[in-house]
Amino acid sequence: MGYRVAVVGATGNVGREMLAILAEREFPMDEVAAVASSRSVGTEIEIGDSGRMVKCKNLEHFDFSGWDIALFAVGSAATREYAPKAAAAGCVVIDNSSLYRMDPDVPLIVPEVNPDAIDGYVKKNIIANPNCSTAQLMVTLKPLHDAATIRRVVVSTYQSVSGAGKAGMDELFEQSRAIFVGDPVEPAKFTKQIAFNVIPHIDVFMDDGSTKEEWKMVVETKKILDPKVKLNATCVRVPVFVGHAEAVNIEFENELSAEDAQNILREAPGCMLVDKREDGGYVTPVECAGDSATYISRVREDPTVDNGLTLWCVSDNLRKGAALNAVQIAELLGRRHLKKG
Ligand code: 11C
Repeated sequence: MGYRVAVVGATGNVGREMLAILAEREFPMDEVAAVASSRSVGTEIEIGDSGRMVKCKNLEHFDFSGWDIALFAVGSAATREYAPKAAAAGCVVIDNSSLYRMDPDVPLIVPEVNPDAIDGYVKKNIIANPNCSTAQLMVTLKPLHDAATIRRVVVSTYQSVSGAGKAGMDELFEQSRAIFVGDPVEPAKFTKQIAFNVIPHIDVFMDDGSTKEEWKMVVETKKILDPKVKLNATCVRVPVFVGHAEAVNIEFENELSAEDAQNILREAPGCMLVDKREDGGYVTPVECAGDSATYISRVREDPTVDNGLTLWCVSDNLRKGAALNAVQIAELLGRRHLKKG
């Protein structure tokens, strides 16, 4: 006996990936529903590469009673309207938007990092999925924090346009084409030209001059990993279709050599160490796209601070940064709370 699972926002980048990963990981499902806005009703979506098609149902009229789990991949406005309805109908919501992440009654989960926090889902029947740039960082930092206690992190991100949805991907493609053929470049989704450029601005500006994407990395790290960890982020959009990269500088309480950190990361859940200290001996975003792991390279000591390390990590933002993490949460929920059979 399996679960009845609804994927809400099934036509988007993340929703499609959720369906694909449910199939790929053979999540035990008796039934799966693809749910989307009224304009997608009737659209047929393939579940990954399975050849199995599902027709989109209308979110406005979807009855969540009798469904075990809903994976939400819609914006905060639609989540605000429909997630409480699903939760009240007895369906556990795993939400990819930022709406509930900092709600004290909603667990924010990276299964490799803070699985025990999931027990708190009963308060609202909702579990939050972190921001993509936070998820890969948590997988990387957790084993190092356990080994030497992180005091402070300074991270610069290099975030792909798929983090801004299909419109972001279309804009990079269209601007690249326009530049090659001499057409005018017209920014729409992004504030400046993204093709052959980088933009130090993701999400809205906060009063202190940081952006909301940077703020999310700070507060989500505290909630998932440790409230004592201090973090400073600069989040940058780069002209890459899929895969976020991060340059990370870490200060620890205790000494941790680069070699010991490499050995720890080699064994850590969700991590893949590729660190050959030679030409090409590191991983870039195009190589991680379509994979589940967070790849870690360029681990080295930082002699400018006590107990400092610097490293590079990359991961597929649509997978570990969104859909895969959500499906892993569903697996954890099934193992711990919604047992079947
Ligand atoms: C980006 N990280 O790359 C964002 C996308 O809070 O879930 C995900 C935003 C979020 O633009």
